[in-house]
Amino acid sequence: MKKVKSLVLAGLLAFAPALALNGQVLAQDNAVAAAPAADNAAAPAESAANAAAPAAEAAPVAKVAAPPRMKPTEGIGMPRPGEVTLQEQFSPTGHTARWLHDVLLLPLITIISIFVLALMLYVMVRYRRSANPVPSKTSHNTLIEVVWTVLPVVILLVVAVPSIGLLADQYKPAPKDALTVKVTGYQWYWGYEYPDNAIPEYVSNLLPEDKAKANGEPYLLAPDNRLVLPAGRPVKLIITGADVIHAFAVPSLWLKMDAVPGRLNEKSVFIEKPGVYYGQCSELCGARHGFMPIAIEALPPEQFDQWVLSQGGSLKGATKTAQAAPAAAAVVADKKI
Ligand SMILES: [Cu+2]
Repeated sequence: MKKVKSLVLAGLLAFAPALALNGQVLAQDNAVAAAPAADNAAAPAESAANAAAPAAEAAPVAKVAAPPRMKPTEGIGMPRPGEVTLQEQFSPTGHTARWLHDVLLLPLITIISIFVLALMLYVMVRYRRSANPVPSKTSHNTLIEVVWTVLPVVILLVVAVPSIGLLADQYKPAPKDALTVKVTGYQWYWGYEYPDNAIPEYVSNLLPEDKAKANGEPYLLAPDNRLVLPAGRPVKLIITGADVIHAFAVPSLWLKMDAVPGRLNEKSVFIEKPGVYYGQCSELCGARHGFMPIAIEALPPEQFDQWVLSQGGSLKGATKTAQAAPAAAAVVADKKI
């Protein structure tokens, strides 16, 4: 009887973690189900952020109409069907990176791979047992040894110089006059705030499939509210996470930075051309990780200013005002901690 009892107990213990886990999964599913409802509730307040409709009725200060929502260009700022290489680049660092990949690294690894393969095939055929019954007993060849030591060192040096340059470029701080935008990753959407322009945070959620199709935008890459930035002006992104680690990534701008809770990561961006550039959260962050897209709408500078005014923001922020200074100081202070 005792044995039966202990068997039952052992069985219960063995299955307990699984049962507990099931409960958790259910709880998470419920949370996911509840999330869209919460998002929808928040939507009306947020939808003014990037809508074509003027927000004038809601905010008496803003009498300027927002510029119309920019249409994306097929294949620009998004992957192309069948594409196997890097996306076309629209930032100076992107061009350097693309050059390093296309002109230096890819040809180099192709040549090395083909050379090694050819050498192996030649050795296998030329020195097979039937063709070479008495193998050579040579164990040293100074010339070959020098060549196969020096040549790889030279190749590594040739690769290292532009690589280190690119690395430094990627982490170069933004100039002092850059526009500061704060990006926050949430489970599972993004928040954008413009401390320089006194525009409070608005959120950006996945655009449902029917709406994305109706807009002519790529589903799963298109959000409802975009991150609006000026083209041709330096921008400083302050990137953080509110709950877990996310990553803010836009491949066509050579832009990727982790969004870590409790830390403010900085990334300098310069967008060369107006357009819509798509990206996604690139750090596995939970159940709806694949459903938190990013779209940067880069507007010509005058249109960007118009957008700022349409959101009730101020333009003075860009050239440091009394208003913007405390916000900027807070950011710097946070960073030091
Ligand atoms: Cu994420």
